[in-house]
Amino acid sequence: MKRSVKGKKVIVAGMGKSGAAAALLLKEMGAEVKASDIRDDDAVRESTRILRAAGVECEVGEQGGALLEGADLLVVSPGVGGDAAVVSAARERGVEVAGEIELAYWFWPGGVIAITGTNGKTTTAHMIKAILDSAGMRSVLSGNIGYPFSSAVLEHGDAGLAILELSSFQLEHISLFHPGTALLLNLAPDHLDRYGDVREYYAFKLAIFSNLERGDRAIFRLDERELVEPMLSRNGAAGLTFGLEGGGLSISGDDVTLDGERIFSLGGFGLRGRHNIENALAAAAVADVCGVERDIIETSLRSFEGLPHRLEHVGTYGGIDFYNDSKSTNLDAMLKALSSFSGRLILIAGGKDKGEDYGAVREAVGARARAVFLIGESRDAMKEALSGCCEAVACGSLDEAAAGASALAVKGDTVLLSPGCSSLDMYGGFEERGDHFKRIIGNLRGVDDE
Ligand code: UMA
Repeated sequence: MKRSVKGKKVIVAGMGKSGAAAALLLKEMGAEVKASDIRDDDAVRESTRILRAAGVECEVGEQGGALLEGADLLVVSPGVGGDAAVVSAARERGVEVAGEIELAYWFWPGGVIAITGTNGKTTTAHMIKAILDSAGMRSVLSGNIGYPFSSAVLEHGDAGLAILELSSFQLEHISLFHPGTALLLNLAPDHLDRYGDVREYYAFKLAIFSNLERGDRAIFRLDERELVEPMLSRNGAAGLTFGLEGGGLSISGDDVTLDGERIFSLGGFGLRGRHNIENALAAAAVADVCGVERDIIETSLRSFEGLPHRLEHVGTYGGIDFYNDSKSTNLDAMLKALSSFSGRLILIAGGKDKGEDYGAVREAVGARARAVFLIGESRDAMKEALSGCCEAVACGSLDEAAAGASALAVKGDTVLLSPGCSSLDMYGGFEERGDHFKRIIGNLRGVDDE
């Protein structure tokens, strides 16, 4: 235990997955806990039922300064932004603020491998987990993947290593959090609806390295070295770079190289797209610094199968290939998806507008797609940015977009859902959007099945 909360009065803001898990952990560790949520919906009512049964006080409604009366600590769920009234009130009153990851870290008895980056985090975290499993090393995967670190502490406290997928939101309120191995996959604009600018977003991502010390390992893409190396020269952690175009760990043909020397082959690697080779290099770098034998790394990566909603092949109907890339929630992910195909392509894109500049994908969409069907809050802004580079059609729903794309596609084409935007304007999450797409495409089966 790195900090005690016994007898402390702690407020938890947000009663989603992370907040509910944090409240249960705090209760278990002897704190006097009050959980709060601004919404009154089914999910919050379910959390309230579970938390009250565990002896946690729950309150739904406004999260103002009054909530903090007598509080020693405010624990925030990742969805609670830095400008939320309760966070400002805590700062004014001098109440300490900790993120859910920071809190769970206080009670995690084992080592931590922390993974962040704009895209590829979940895939890479699963690759690392697969390699460590093959090597017989005990670990638990948690964090932004959907399983809170606080739950892992309560349920897998003996797992040895925590492999944590971390979003920038989860890195906003850390103070002691100190992974022994920290990986930054990549940086590209995202979440500009939460942050003032891209520099603020990058600063929270880079915070993954801020508490490293001599003896720790920082793994990062060669392109990010100008941002990362000054941090390492301050804290003394050792750096290892990776990249498709060079870096400590790189690729030459099928061969993975370390400092120019072949260490194993990625021949037969099953995931589409160069970005997935980069993810594999990053996973290999982490496994290598964890001391896993290279033949185990090689075998695990070569047999790794992709995850749902990430360039997932849905089926081939009437000679047309359908791909679900619903996890593409920013433009960088859309660009990576576009560059993963070489034939004729029809794109379905759009969703919640997070303030990105859609003009940035104009050239790539024009070069790769013969038409784009647009949905959601961002459809008009995207249409304006993309019109003229290819046929751009604004649609009222995903059904309409998928029907339009399928009608236009001919044998040999690919229809790709890669929204480049979050799903939260129309769906509860990217999984729901991807599942809906798969159902729509599944209904085409039988029309002209192959
Ligand atoms: N809420 C408040 N006050 C506020 C804001 C929100 O009370 O000021 C309440 C909401 O009414 C809601 C609850 O907080 O009831 C939601 O909390 P949350 O948004 O933190 O969501 P959780 O269910 O706890 O899920 C979080 C992560 N969500 C976000 O970061 C938005 C999940 O990442 C993560 O899997 C989970 O913790 C487990 O650790 C999701 C995500 O979309 C997948 N992440 C973003 C991304 O990947 O791009 C960062």
